[in-house]
Amino acid sequence: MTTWIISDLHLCAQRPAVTQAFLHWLRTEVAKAEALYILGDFVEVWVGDDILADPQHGAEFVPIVQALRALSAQGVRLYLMHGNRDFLIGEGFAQACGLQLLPDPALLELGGQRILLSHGDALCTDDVAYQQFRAQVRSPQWQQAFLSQPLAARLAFAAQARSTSAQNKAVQTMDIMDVNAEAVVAQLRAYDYPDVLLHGHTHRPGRHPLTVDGYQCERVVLGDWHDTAVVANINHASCELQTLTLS
Ligand code: LP5
Ligand code: MN
Repeated sequence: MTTWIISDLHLCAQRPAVTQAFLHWLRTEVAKAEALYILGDFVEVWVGDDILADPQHGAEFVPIVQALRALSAQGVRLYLMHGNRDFLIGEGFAQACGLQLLPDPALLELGGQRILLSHGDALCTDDVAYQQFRAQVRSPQWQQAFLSQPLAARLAFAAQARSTSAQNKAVQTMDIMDVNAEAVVAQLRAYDYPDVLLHGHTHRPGRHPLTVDGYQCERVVLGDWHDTAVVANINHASCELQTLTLS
């Protein structure tokens, strides 16, 4: 049996081909699997679970929720971790989809392997402006105040934040937006040297072996979903990256 691990789909109505490819992949591959782990940035932005009840803005999520719920009902275990775009996904969405929310990081022990799962944004410690933003929007007080605003206002704030972020990214160096080597080592040490640290967020898929305090570990990075997607599968105790063609 296979376990699939994906991240950074950024599902949205503006990119229907990615949503269609994801739904097709769920039906053809994930339906045969044991479990699916989604490591954040599942959707482009999430401004609160109440969007599901909104006829206009919730409609794009209906087929996604239905497909996940159908898989869950068939016995495929589904897990979701927050990313920097969808940290406001709550129990309402989780229950509608039949999935379980995971903390970041979360340790997965499978087939004799210890795999530490993370979105990856918390490891980008050189990106000081982002870490300040992250600390603010992950605080319960900020979230309570944000979620108490009307849906239209929250959507407008999210659009503004997306455009500010896109402008920032255009002028930042690539190095700042990658994981910090010391943060990676600290994370591996804190979790007693797992075999693999698996994350997304940076959109730089690849495998990076490293030795920490004499222990052999590997950082494995997932890719985002556009024309292709780089996903991981765990089969027979090995963690492999695989490229899906989406178009
Ligand atoms: O997401 P991406 O790939 O563009 O860049 C990320 C970091 N940016 C973010 C911000 C998100 O994209 C914004 C969308 C989140 C929606 C959540 C719900 C609503 C929240 C509303 C908040 C007001 O995560 C980017 C990193 C990059 O990854 C690489 O790691 O560099 O971080 C930044 O750009 C740092 C900035 O300081 C982020 C600040 C943007 C928000 C500005 C507030 C504007 C609010 C307007 C109010 C009038
Ligand atoms: Mn991200």
